[in-house]
Amino acid sequence: MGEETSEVVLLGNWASSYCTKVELALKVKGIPYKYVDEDLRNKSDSLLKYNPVHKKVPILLHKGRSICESQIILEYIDEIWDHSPKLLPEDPYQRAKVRFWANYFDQKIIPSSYRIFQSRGEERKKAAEEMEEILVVFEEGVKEGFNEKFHFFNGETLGLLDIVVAATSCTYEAFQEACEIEVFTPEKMPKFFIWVNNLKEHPLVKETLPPHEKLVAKLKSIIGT
Ligand SMILES: N[C@@H](CCC(=O)N[C@@H](CS)C(=O)NCC(=O)O)C(=O)O
Repeated sequence: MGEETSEVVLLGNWASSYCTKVELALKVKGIPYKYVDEDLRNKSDSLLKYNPVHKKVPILLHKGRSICESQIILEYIDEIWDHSPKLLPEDPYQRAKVRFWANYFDQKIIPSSYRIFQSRGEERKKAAEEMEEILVVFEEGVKEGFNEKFHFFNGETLGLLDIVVAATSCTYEAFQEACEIEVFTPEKMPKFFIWVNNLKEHPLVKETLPPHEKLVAKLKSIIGT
């Protein structure tokens, strides 16, 4: 990437849910941006320059300055472009709860999916049961936040937790197909299941999620099946 003239640039990777989160936040806020897809096996000079600490995407460049770590980027977007729709609730207690459950995704849910990737046979079944328990705890924890009409956590527009869930969970069919395992079902977590499937129909989510077949192939190549 040469000298960057766009005000907002996202360095991302198409298969990364962390990057999908940032793209969704920019779209919900209506912020024009330039997207640069990174090859993570051959990281660009820009990636290494703008995230020298973790050397990971997403990286948001705003007026030439970099912001790293998806959760931090989401909050930055909400603060800099502080017009409606707000990604975080106004009420500090609700805001703390949204942050808590968004963090639960990074700390518990995503690592539990990696354990499924890394295991086989009986071990994978056990990892799937563990993930199921972790997802049920999430559903239990957020259920009072569901909006009965839209089943979006924040109401009619996508809020921060909707964005986290959309980016990471709406691709569950690709994940399950690649791992040949069923974790996410309406029987086990009915409200969470409806929420995710409603999010899948949202126009911004539809246009931003990676194509199913391409993602299945990518996940299979990572798992080595
Ligand atoms: N905690 C980071 C995680 C980002 C992350 O893991 N990015 C992956 C892509 S999904 C990456 O850039 N990996 C490159 C590497 O590990 O070398 C965030 O929330 O932004």
